[in-house]
Amino acid sequence: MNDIPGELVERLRDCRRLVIFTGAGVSAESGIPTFRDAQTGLWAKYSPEQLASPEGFRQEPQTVWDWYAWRRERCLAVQPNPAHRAIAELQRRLPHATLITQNVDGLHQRAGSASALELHGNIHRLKCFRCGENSGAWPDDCSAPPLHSCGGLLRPAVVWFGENLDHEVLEAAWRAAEEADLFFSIGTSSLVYPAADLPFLAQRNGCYVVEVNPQPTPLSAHANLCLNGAAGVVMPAVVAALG
Ligand code: BV8
Repeated sequence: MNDIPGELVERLRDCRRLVIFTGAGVSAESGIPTFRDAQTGLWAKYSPEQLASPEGFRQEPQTVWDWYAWRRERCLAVQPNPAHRAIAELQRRLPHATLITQNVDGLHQRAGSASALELHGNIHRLKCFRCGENSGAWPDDCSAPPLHSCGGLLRPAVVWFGENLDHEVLEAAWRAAEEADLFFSIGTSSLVYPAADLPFLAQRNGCYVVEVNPQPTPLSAHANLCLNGAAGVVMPAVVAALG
């Protein structure tokens, strides 16, 4: 997938407000399994929705903690891939480019993205399960959920299923989508709300929406353009086509 349509190149060159929206597929080529990938090994008997939920943490705090500790180690052990780097390059070269990510792995920032709206939080930070206070970075060699000063347990500072997203982050994402004239949805199954509504919100406001995904999703039939390929191939080709 290297032929980027000329119309898209023109739109990139003329765009005033670009939104780049990403999901787990952007990190797949770094070696981080997506949510759709089957859970393996220790986690095979759990679904992500079970583990990534307040109920899951309430019932089995140690199991949920171990799952996130294992995922965090994988995030730290891998490198950003060409998709992350191409997205950072687009942010540098195009005006008012807003990156909105569902990913919690921090790879966009490690690839050089100066800013990212992390809709679902970040696996490298902790917060209190009882009072919600942020508690800074995940300390190394922490084998069990630490206690917060209020007596609650600390948990990963990610948004779990059934939890509200941070309102300021979500408001900023809605505003960026409403004002965009070009919107890339990259590597997401477009299944999880309210994040999955963002490309539709953009399109309702007259925005041209491009999907980058090797597989079809519920967005595919509505997108103005579908680039059916891996983000690590397509996004560098987009940057190259820009010249
Ligand atoms: C909310 C952080 C209000 C944690 C995540 C019942 C009760 C409660 C809520 C609900 C309910 N029913 C529905 C809901 C709403 C629910 C929801 O949408 N559920 C879905 C499953 C239907 N949403 C919520 O709960 C949200 N909160 O609604 O609050 C509320 C409050 C109370 C009660 C009701 C409502 C919170 C959702 C956030 C959950 N947290 N992550 C963690 O990481 O552990 S979600 C998690 O899955 C990811 O962050 C991501 O956002 C999401 C989807 O994953 P994707 O990123 O899309 O990845 P996925 O694996 O799905 O797909 C990968 C894609 O990449 C595929 O399409 C694949 O083809 C493609 N791909 C693969 N390789 C490549 C590639 N693409 C490009 N290149 C490649 N190389």
